[in-house]
Formats: sequence, structure tokens, C-alpha cells
Amino acid sequence: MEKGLLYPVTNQFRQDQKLDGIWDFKFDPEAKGEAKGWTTGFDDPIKMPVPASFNDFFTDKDSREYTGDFWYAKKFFVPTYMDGKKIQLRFGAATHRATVYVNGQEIRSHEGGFLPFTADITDAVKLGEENIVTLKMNNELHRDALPAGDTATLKNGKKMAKPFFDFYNYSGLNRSVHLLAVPQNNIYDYSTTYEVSEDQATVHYRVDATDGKDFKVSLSDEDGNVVATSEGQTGDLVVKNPTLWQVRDAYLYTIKFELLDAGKAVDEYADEIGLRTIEIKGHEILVNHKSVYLRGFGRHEDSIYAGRAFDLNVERRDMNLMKWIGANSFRSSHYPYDEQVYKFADREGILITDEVPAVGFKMAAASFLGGLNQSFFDGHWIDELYKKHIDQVKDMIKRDKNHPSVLAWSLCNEPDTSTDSAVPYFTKLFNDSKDLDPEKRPRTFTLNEDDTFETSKCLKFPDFYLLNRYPGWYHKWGYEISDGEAGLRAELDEWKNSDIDKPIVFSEYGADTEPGLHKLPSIMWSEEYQIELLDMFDRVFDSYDFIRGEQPWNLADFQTVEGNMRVNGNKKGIFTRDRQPKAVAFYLKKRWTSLPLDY
Ligand code: GCB
Repeated sequence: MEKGLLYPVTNQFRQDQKLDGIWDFKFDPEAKGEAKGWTTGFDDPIKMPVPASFNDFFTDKDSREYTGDFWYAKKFFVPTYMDGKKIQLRFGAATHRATVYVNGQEIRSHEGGFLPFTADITDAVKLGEENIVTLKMNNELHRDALPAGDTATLKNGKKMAKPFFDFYNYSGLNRSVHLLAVPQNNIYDYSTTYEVSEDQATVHYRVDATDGKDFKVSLSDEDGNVVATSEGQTGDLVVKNPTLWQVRDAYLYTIKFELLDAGKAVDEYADEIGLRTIEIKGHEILVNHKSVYLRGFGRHEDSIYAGRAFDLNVERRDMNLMKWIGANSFRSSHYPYDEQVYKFADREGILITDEVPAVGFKMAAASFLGGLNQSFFDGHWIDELYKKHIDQVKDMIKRDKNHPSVLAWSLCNEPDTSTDSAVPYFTKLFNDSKDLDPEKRPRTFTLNEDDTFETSKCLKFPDFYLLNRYPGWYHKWGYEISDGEAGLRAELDEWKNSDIDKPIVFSEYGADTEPGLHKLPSIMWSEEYQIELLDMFDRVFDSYDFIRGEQPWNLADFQTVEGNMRVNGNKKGIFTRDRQPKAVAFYLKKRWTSLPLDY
């Protein structure tokens, strides 16, 4: 678990410099990099862009599919004016595990390819000189790691990733690397909770520094006017006649903390926050005490060339597509995204269900690869996996808790909840995570097709339900779709007749669709069939008032492992991989722009 995960900033006390650009890169199939002295750099490097996944740059298959150890290296200069500060390297995402060396000195290791970590390099760097950072990374998949999978060794000795999940195992330094200088005594975390009414909002805050409890705190509006001030490590900021953060109508205030030592400022951190509350009441999701019906998508960080790398340009386009189509929400399926995604969503008033990379927790999910007939939660890997799982839940919540856009936490995608052995696992997970978010946002996980009202043994845990359902595609497909609809209704009738009164959001449903394939009457894979399938689901959604959201799979087509179920990736996108609309996008836009917010 990281001590603090504040987003890097430059101000009077702090400096943030990105080390993105061209790095040295080398595969290490024999895992002999350290023995060969690569901790101080290596010969014959491949020049590799950062941030990027290395895979799709290569034109040969061995390199693209490479699984095992690989190295990155870059020289960087540390100016003398950083003297006296704590000097850090912050990695936005190193997939999936990394050991950091500076000038040959081992600094730290980290596991978890979708969350940031910071290496304190103060004692390892030479001031006023060039230094070198090297990383030994590894992208193997294991059952005791997130996301879960296997690593196979082929007869020719090459390793191969066998994910228990449906997205390509893109690897590398997928997000920015920052060189930071922060004061020795620094602010490393803060959090806020809210009370709002028509004419007043109160921000309860808490701020933490390495040493000292003396703080000055202020809140400014978008015009830069200070609207409230306070002092101390915890306190309240009261705003009269506030402009609330509303769904698709965001307003951001700036909260500023100053750390004082003997009355003098020694550090400062400012961030944008939104005044709003989130609550679940009966089967309603409430933002600022008003009901919200979610419409939006499951997504991936995925694009051509750079794979899973965060790309500000792709994200800008995705946000615009979501606004154009009338979406108000998405799930960060199946891992926490780059922080800048949340900053965009904060600004646009889009709600996020933030998901930890706990995916593949079902042996049947390996079915694309042959299927394994065992309960995932009975596995010998479970204790080790749990440690990593809760660690990443803690870091995700620590990193993202101050974003107004974050609506809820998804603690797992499609775990096997139909076996008794899942119950102790989720009892512990929900207990251990209950106090991590000061805002106490709702927590949930998605339930796959096999985990129904009848079969799941874990329905008591989520505050609301996320259902992933594929009638019309993985079963009851084509001309049988009417039976698919009947089955869906039969399941929903069971929820309706139960004494459970919680919201249900459909977090996945959809049909693979080849753009440009037209057929009258429709056939699976045609653009016409995708519309018919969504229309079938929408008819069902409109019949049940406890369904409080629809998030079809997926915003855009994305890359997966190759296989007989996938034609160059998953094609359930409403948009193509290059972010152009399929016919269904116009259908959805019509529906979503005409539904009231609280539908
Ligand atoms: C699911 C998974 C998602 C897959 C999707 C599909 O249930 O959560 O990762 O991509 O189904 O299209 O098969």
C-alpha cells in the first residue's frame, strides 16, 4: 500500500517533471539482466516510447507476444536546486510488476500494473549530474495476481500469457513517469466529505503531512474568489449558495492546503473538488438527493499502436463521444484508469464506477482457453491473491477518493460467487474495505451470467448490483433472441418478487458487430443485429423500475487474445476501435438524449 497517491503538481514548493519520451528497452527471456549488470543500463537497446505498451510496435510475433522479464532505462538530470528536497520517481502504471534501480542501486519493487507507485530516490541520485533509472519489469500472469491468468511455456521454450480475462495483456510503462521534488515535510494525503442543501454546502476535510498538524485551508470558486477558509488538520468549509457538482453539469471548486511550520508555509497542495453527495436509497441512486439513471458504457484503455497506454488524445475523443451520445457514466472496466481520465470526468460531470483489476476470478473465464472445472476460490492461490487484492483496493480508493466523478467502487469483475468458498473471501473483502473511503461510496462487483438471483451466494455484499448478461449473444442468439428476452425477464421477475430492494445496473450486454456488415433481415455480427439486441434489452429495462442504469459493452472495439471467438479483438463496441460510430450509436443517442436524468 502506498503512503500517499496525490497527483503530481508544480507549485512554489514542489516540482513535477515528466520523463516521458524515448527510453531504452530490452527483453530478458533468461532473466539474467541483473547478473549482466543491466541495473546501470544495457547495450543494443530497442528505442521505446513511454508511455506505451511495447506489444503492437513489433512486426514479429515473438516480440509482440513476449511474456517474461524486460527492462527499461533512461538517463535523467537532477538539478542542484532540488537539494534539500525529497526526490521521487512516480510511475503511473508499470504492467504488471517492476523493480526500480537508480544508478545501479535497488530502490523498491511494486506489483500491480494499473496503479501508481512512488520510489524515493533522494539518497541514490547525484545532484547536478546525469543519473540513470532502470526498471526490471515482468508481465507474466498468475492465479495469485491481479488480473488473474496463467503463463504457459510452449514446447519451443517461449512463454505465453493465458489470461482468464478478455483483454490483451498489453505490457510496459503504460502511463507517464514523473520526476518529483517535494519538501521533506510534505502534504501526502487529504480527503473530503460533503453535506449539501439548496442554499448551503459543507466540506468536511482532513489533510495529512509527514510532520505537523498546522494547516491553512481555503476553498475558491471557478472565478478564483475565496468562498471559505479554515485552519487545522480537520475542519469544515461552509459555502453559502453553492454551485453544486451535478451530473453532466459540473462545477469545480479549488481546495488549497498550506502546511505551516512555526507559522511559515513549508508545503502547499491544491486540487479541484466538486460539492455533491452520493447515496443509495431503496432502489434509487441519488446524487445531491436526486435520482439518477445511469447511461454509459463499459470501457477499456485501448487504442492502436500504443495498446493500453494512456493517450490524452484518445481520451478527449472518448469523452466527446460519450457527451455526443448522451452518456452520463462509465465503468473503469477492468482496472483503474489513468488519473487524467478522472480529471476529464470531473470536469464533464460524468459518473465513474471505479473498478480494481480483480478480473479472471472464475475458472470458467478461462473457457476461451479451454475451461477449468474448479471453483476459483478453492484454489491454493487464494490467500496470496487476497493480499494483493485488498492492497490494490486500498490504493485505488486512496488515489481516486477525491474525484467528484467517482460514484462507486467495483471490487471485482465477474467472480465465481456461486460456490460456498466465495463467501468467506467476500466477507473479508467487504469488511476490510468498509472504512477506506471517507465518503462511504457504494461498493459492488459485477455478476456474470452464471451468478444469478438463484445461484449467487454473495448477494448480501453489494450495495447495488451490476449485472453482466449476454442473452442474444452467448446463448439464445440469432432467431432465438425472443427466448433470450423471456429468460432475462424471468430472472428479473425473481429479483422483483424478492425482498431485495437495491438498484440494479446492467453493466454489460451486447453483440459483436463487424462495422459495415449489413444484412436484411439481420444476422449475428451485422450492424442491424446489434441494434435489435440493444432494443430488446431496452424494452426489458423499461419494464422494471429497480433497473437504474444501462451500460452496454463496450464503448469501442478493443484488442483481446486471438481465438476462434474473436475476430481481431472484441467487436462489441458501439464505436469502432478508431472511434467512429457503428449504426447502433445513432440508435443509442436517440434513446439516451430523450430519457430524463432520473428516468
Ligand atoms: C464479459 C467480461 C468482458 C468481456 C465480455 C465479452 O463478461 O466482463 O471482459 O469482454 O464479457 O464480450 O465477452
